[in-house]
Order: sequence, then structure tokens, then C-alpha cells
Amino acid sequence: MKHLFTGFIAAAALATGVQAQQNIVVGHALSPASHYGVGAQAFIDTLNELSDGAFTGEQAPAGQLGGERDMIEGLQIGSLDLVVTSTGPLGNFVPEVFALDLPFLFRDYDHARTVLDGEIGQELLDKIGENNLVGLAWSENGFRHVTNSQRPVRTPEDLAGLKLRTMENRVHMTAFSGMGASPTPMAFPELFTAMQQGVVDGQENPVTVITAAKFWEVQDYVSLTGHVYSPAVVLASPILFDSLSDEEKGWFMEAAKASAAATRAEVNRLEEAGVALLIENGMEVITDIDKAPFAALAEASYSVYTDQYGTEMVDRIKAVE
Ligand code: EAX
Repeated sequence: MKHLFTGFIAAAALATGVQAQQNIVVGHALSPASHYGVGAQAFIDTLNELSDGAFTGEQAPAGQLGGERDMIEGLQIGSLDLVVTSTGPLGNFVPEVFALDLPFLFRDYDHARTVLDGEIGQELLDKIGENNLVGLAWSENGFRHVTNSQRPVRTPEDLAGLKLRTMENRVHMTAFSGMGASPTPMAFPELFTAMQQGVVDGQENPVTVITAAKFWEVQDYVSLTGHVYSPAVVLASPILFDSLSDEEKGWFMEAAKASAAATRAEVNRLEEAGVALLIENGMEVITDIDKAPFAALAEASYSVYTDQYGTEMVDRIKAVE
């Protein structure tokens, strides 16, 4: 409806010789100051500049338009234009993307970014494109760590019985069952209150998100488990994207790349500065973690992906230098 209306205005503007403006709404889960907010703004500013002002934009931050699964659905039905989202719920729409959510797969940020910026990343963006979504660029959330309100977690035994919120992602849920926790899937906008009220004891997210959402207000311990890399992706509504000219599509893709670059720069900054911020705000940060036992127990989760697609993609990702 919104696009029909915009089209009507565009036609009217053409008739009067006035350049029409189209306003793009960019949804995401976090605050405007977060790494997603910085990326959303970079998208808006770049698109505005490339289009000479023909496109304007605004953020719908902090899950205003729902959780990440809701926002992805919004793209498919055309009620939302653009989303910066983690891959958390994306595998429910594009199961091939589960390959990126496998625990202890990426060695470090360089490895993950090289994979996503290379041929594997492009193949997966294409897969997204086959599922009533448009994948514009891989952005970033970061390596995820476990926080909780009960005790310092150093070993898988310490996870036993902890009610841990995970994203709505079967790979992650299976991994945490394997590691001994009790995973509870939940949309991000419900998480803070769930921790506050003790519905869950803990959660897992990158330093970027823990700081942006001020989880220190409801969590005491953070263990730098780095158990999984969490990609983000800039997605567009196919209904919007299909209505664009080739030149406009090019602007959107360039703006998405600028968005991803701005977000990654912010992830870099917070990887440097974020842990100090957690300590400053009263969290106990556990750094001396032996990852091997966690990885061994989490490995059962690989079958969520490999039972359907085999091990080829996993091997290819591991082989990227
Ligand atoms: O995408 O749901 C989550 O835990 C995500 O990491 C967060 O919303 C940012």
C-alpha cells in the first residue's frame, strides 16, 4: 500500500516536474548508537548521497517493528523496506544459511569476513534471493559470549541447568543442549525483561550487543566463550527492490556495502573497548576459558545443517585462509 501510494506521488511529482522523494525505513533490533544503528545510518546517508536526495531514510531501531523474525516477514510482505539483522532467525527462511551459524567454525574475524566477502558469501546471498528476500551485503554482529546472573561459567559443567535464552535458531539450541544448558528460544525484544524477571538466567551475544543493550543491569557474569560467530546481513524487501531501476538497485547495493563497512568498524572498536566497559559497569569477565570441551559438546549441532546439505560447505569454509 505504502509503495502504491509512493508511486502515485511519484507520478504526480513527474507531472508537475518536481523530483519525488522516496523514504526508506531501515529496521533493526538495537539502539541508534549501536553497531547496527551506525550501519543503518551509513546506509541511509550513502543512499541519499548517491541518489542526489531522491531517497531519504529513517531508522526503526530497538525492535520497534518487532523481533528479527517479524522484521524478515515484514520484508516479504512489503510492510518494511530494509533490515539489518543477525542470521539468528534467517535459517528458518533460508536453511542453507545455517552453515554460518555453526559453533566454533570461524577461527577469527578475518576468517569470517574473508568467507562472507568471497564466493561463499555471494552464493549464500544468492540463496537468500531465491527465498522471497533480497540479500544486499553481509554485515556483522560479532563473536558471541555467554552471560548469566548465577555464577561464573568456565567449563561446560558450569552451564548445567542454566536457563539460557538463545535466538530462534535450531543450530544454536542444539549446541547449547549439547553443552549442558537449557536453551530457551526467544525474540530479542523480550530478552531484557525475561532476564530481569528471572524467566531465564542468561543469554549469549557479542560484546557489541551486551554493551548496546546494557545487559549489565540484569547480568553479573560474562564468559568470553566466543562459541559462535554471528553474522549480520542487510536485507531488502523484494517488493521494494523489484520496483527499482537498475541504477537505483546499484545505489542500494553500494549503500549496503557502506553500511556493512561502518558496522564492522564499530565491531572492531567495541572488541577493543567493550570489555573494559563491561567491567566498568560491574560485570565479572571470565577470560580463561578452555574452548575445546565446549566445542566437543557443541559438535552435535552440525547435523542440523549437514543432515540436509552434507559437509561440503563446512569443509569449504574451514579451508578458506
Ligand atoms: O542481532 O537476537 C539476538 O541475540 C541478536 O544477536 C541481536 O538481536 C542482534
